[in-house]
This record gives sequence, structure tokens and C-alpha cells, in this order.
Amino acid sequence: ANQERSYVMVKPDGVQRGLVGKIISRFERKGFYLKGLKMFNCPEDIAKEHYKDLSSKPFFPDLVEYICSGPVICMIWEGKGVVKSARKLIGATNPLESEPGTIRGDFAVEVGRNVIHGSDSDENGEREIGIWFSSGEGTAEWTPHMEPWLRE
Ligand code: YYY
Ligand code: MG
Repeated sequence: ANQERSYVMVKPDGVQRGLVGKIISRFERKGFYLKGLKMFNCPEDIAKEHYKDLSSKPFFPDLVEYICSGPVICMIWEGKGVVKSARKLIGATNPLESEPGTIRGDFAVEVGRNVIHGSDSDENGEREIGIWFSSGEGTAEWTPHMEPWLRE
């Protein structure tokens, strides 16, 4: 569907390192539409809900602490194939294995400081948007007028 959505988040290290603009640019230039954006100090319960599938992993407590260690940038990106494409733009989970040219490949070295999150399925995209944008704050309806120049 053309209305596919991904939840993408610049993690606290990306904010602290001044990478927010560069990251947003990569999604804009690819041709996706920004449909939600907010800065947020993440409370622990939200981080735990977001990563609940990983709650039994040994790194889970450190992961939650990291996500809550400073503000994050929460985004909804929309467009055809955006979930899969965003994962490609982001690169492999471990930045030492992410290809150069990907966000993690270009900007990160550690799995526990990998700068950015992107949903791994359509279903998780909608689930995560529900968690982070539950109030609707930071979202707005708009029609992208570049659509006919991007897509047949
Ligand atoms: O979706 P993605 O972020 O690429 O990886 P996940 O397997 O969903 O793990 C989420 C998050 O957990 C990852 O971005 C960093 C952290 N993590 C970790 O600290 N150590 C690992 N061995 C695996 C994941
Ligand atoms: Mg994941």
C-alpha cells in the first residue's frame, strides 16, 4: 500500500552528536513523507513496551537505560515500501557490519550506540506508532504534492 508507515527514532546518542538533520535528510531525499515528528524524554515504561520482545535478553536493562538517557526524536515516515527501505537506509543492527552509505555504517561503531531505530515490519510499525504517538501530538495531516514526480 502507498500509505505504509514506519516508526523511525533518532536515539539519544544521535541527538547528542548532532546527527538529527543529516538523518532526516536521508529520508527526505529518498522520497518519503514526514507525517510525525517530536522530541521526547522517554519514560522507562515506554522504552520497555517498545522493546518488549527483547525483555529476556541480557542487554535489555542497558538498552532501556540508553533509550531513556536523553531526548529522542520520534518520527513517522510514510510512503511505498517505507518499512523495508528504512531498514536498508539504517543498516545492520551491529554498526561494524552495516554497509558504508547506511546511517549506522556511516555514523556508528557500537551495537549499544547505534544512533537510530526503524520498525522491522508493517505490523510493528503501526504498533510502535501507537506507543510513541499515542496522544496524536506531533502528527499532522498533509498531502505531499511531489507524489506525481516521485511515483508512476
Ligand atoms: O531492529 P534493530 O534495532 O536493528 O535491532 P534489534 O535486534 O531489534 O535490537 C534492538 C536494539 O537492541 C538494537 O538496535 C541495539 C540493541 N542490541 C544490543 O544492545 N545488543 C545486541 N546484541 C542486540 C541488540
Ligand atoms: Mg528491531
